[in-house]
Amino acid sequence: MSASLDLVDVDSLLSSEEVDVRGAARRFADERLRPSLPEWFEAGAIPARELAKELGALGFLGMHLTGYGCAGLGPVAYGLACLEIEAADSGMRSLVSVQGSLAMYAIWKYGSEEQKAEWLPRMAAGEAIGCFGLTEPDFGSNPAGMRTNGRRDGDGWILNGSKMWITNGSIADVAVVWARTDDGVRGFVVPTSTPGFSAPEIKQKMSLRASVTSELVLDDVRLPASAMLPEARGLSGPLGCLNEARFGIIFGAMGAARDCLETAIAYAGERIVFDKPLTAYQLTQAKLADMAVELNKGILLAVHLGRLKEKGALRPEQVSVGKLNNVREAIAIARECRTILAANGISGEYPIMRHANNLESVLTYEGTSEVHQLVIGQALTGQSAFR
Ligand code: TGC
Ligand code: FAD
Repeated sequence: MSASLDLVDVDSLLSSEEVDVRGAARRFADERLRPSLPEWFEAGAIPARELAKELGALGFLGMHLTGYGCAGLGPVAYGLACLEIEAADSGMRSLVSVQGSLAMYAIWKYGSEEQKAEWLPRMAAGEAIGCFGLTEPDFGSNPAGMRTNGRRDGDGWILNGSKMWITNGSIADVAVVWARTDDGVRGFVVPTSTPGFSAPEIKQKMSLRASVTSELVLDDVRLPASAMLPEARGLSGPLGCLNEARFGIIFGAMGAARDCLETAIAYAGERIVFDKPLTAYQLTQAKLADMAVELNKGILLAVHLGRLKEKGALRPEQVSVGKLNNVREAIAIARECRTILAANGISGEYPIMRHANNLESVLTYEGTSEVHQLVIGQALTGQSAFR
């Protein structure tokens, strides 16, 4: 963030390594991503394979994991990379989140040595792309109801069912698929070349257009026994992965918000209305001040939660506090910035409407804001109000 936006000196809380990682991510976002995003967003298509390899070469894929070619950096460094990448576009951060925090994390945390050795080094390098299939057409917020099932076939398994809204689905080399079995919910590592697996892309999205989103269809997909993730049993397996990706979003959403605010401040300084720059009006300054306060609070919250995570002390309801607050505030900032640019605010020549549209997806995926309110409500009252 520009020095003047860092009102409370968040930078003083960062190590030199964290500042370096942030700088590398910002350079990549500014030089490689930002110039092409309006075109990718409009076309609804991204050069995902090239980008994955470039992100891999910079160490951004699975960067908070250790071994198997992963960078082994701390959570705050990872979060700051998400923030800078999402300042370019939420879809780019999704590519990084799903690869590192969902697909790779599931294999890293719950996989066999054979699964880790086969997939993690290639995924860290961006040579293999992963996706994570939990949501189904009829079960999004309530994955416990999933219908996708795995039944035994001799020593192996046969998977049937479908998953919906799966980031990276059509471009993935490997899918981590969660399915109901006679032993409860289990995870499977599915090479996408397996007969019976297909992943049609979902079109006509008005949000997250610079990201591939797909359905996964599993039609008698036969897998060996070794495809099951041995260490994940029950819903705590996939939900454990969600904590990781949600953590990245807590930082990431603030990147989108910062980009909107920086754009609005620059625009307002140049735009003359009633013979003066828009920045000279008290109403504009009130908007800018309120947004900068929320941005600084959100980044402080993210760094604080990152420090808890470093100590292994971050609880799921604390992740919910961060995801709920920072995505909600990021959307509010994007919409307020749009008003400052007025008609230009809806143009693709500026990034604000693209961020605002993207943030609608971010508000929904990785647990809707209502789900996070209910997680926090349960922590406050001891009562579950999900059912
Ligand atoms: P519940 O009975 O509470 O729990 C079942 C088991 O899971 C454990 N658990 C957790 N474990 C780790 N982390 C968490 N956050 C956990 N929350 C619960 C729990 O202890 C229990 O364990 P055990 O051992 O006793 O069995 O489960 P529930 O069915 O009541 O559901 C709770 C609820 C609603 C919070 C959960 O289902 C939920 O989070 N729903 C939202 C689903 C969601 O977020 N889906 C996201 C899909 S992935 C995605 O969106 C990727 S987009 C990425 C991108 O493009 O960037
Ligand atoms: P629903 O669960 O049908 O919810 C509808 C509404 O009901 C929401 O407002 C919700 O908050 C509310 N609601 C639900 N339960 C309650 C309750 N108990 N009390 C009160 N209100 C409630 N999923 C994956 O598995 N992998 C991915 O890679 C992935 N990528 C995605 C990418 C994009 C662009 C999008 C948009 C989604 C992605 N998702 C992915 C799916 C995402 O996680 C789900 O959309 C999300 O969990 C919500 O599920 P749903 O859309 O079925 O909404």
